[in-house]
Amino acid sequence: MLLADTNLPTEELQALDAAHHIHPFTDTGELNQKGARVISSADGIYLWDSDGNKILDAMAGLWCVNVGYGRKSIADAVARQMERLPYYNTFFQTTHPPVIALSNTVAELAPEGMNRVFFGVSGSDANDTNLRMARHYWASLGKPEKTVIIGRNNSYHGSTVGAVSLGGMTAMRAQGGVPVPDIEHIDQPYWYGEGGDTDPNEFGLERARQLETAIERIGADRVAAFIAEPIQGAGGVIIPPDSYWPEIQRICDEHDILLIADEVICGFGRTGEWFGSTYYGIKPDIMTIAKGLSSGYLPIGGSIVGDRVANVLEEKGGEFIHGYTYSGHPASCAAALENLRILKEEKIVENVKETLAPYLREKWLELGNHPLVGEARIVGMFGALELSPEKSSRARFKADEGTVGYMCREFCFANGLVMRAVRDSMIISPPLVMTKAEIDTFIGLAVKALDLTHAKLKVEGMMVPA
Ligand code: PXG
Repeated sequence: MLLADTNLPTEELQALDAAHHIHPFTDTGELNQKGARVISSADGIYLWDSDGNKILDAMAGLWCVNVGYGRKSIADAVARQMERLPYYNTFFQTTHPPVIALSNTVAELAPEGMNRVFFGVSGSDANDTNLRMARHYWASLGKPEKTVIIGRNNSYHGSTVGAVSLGGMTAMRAQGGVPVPDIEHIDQPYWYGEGGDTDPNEFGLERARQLETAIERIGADRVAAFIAEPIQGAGGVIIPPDSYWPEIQRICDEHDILLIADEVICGFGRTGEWFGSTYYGIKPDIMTIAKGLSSGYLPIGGSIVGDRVANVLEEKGGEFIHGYTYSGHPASCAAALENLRILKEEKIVENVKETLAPYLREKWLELGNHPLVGEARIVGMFGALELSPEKSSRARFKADEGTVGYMCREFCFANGLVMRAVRDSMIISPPLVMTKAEIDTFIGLAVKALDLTHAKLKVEGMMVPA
């Protein structure tokens, strides 16, 4: 048996990985031809691979390591908890100190009127919880026909059957026999890609009003909830026009529809506020949380439930017949508690808002002048660069969608940087603890990758609009 800290040569690790490990979101045949990149250790904002290369992680893992890598106090808190009580469940009228402490701490941080938390282990299972909870809420109020949940095209809510059904990723929805019934989708507020000549705020209103049109078509007496990410992450860091969220809030209020904000990426400081909902001034009934809740140190997710829903469930809901073995896992709660202590005591969220995000914004928006960049956009520590062969028209490339993004991503990796490609855009979601000098280093690496991509596209005659 191999040990977790095995130190075999990279090629041997890759061969063993190919033989026994199935990767998520991966074409196994393709990966196993070339071998997976092996990440061996990390500290701060940097990763090291098994060949000793140092890589700046501008994605914070998978949008989650908000406090950065190498936080010994989280490891210590988890070790202490593992020794005292490694596991106990929260079913059958039982609780334990770590889950009590964490639900209290999360309720303190959450917007006003959101005071209770249902825990799971990921964003996906939390959204499955939300799906069932929203329907159970209306059934408890004697309206069992209010079952329809409206989501958005190109949104990401996770990979479980419920979460894929809520999400709007076309390719995902084509695999595995989804969706579950009574889920509908409206279009996304993606001005760069879909707004054409419309003024962005006008476009934001149009896209928001699709919700109203859908509710009127389906009937408000049939619609349970609307679910959306305050800013779409996996869809390509899609920042809605300012007009969008206030109009969505108005529509949910007027038609008596629950608003579920999927805060899995936006939550815990990414926007410079504790939650994306706070950033946009919206008042959700339920918020999905995961990722930054523990900065990814251990798996944990859940739903922050507003008083409106929680009180009905308490008074009229009876047993909510739903839960996970690891709901409120003690070690994960200990990791999350220490992570939240760090975020609060080091004033990381305030520092993002006041210092880091303005600095990063200035540098990031300058990348908008690069000849390969059609648009640079950013909120907090959460940004995208749309690559384009022709800035003025926001044109797409003639090459298959994603070809140029992939090329740029490979140049990033080859030069010690992780940026993620979504279609032909490059996106970032770095740890919230960068220094200004690290931001400068990061921007330098990003420019290098853009320059290399641009040069290759020119040589290969690919700077051509579709
Ligand atoms: N909601 C949102 C908004 C997310 O971004 C989930 C739910 C699901 O969370 P879990 O913990 O079940 O993964 C996510 C996750 C990508 C990528 O490639 C993004 C996510 C997950 C995997 C890949 O951008 N986001």
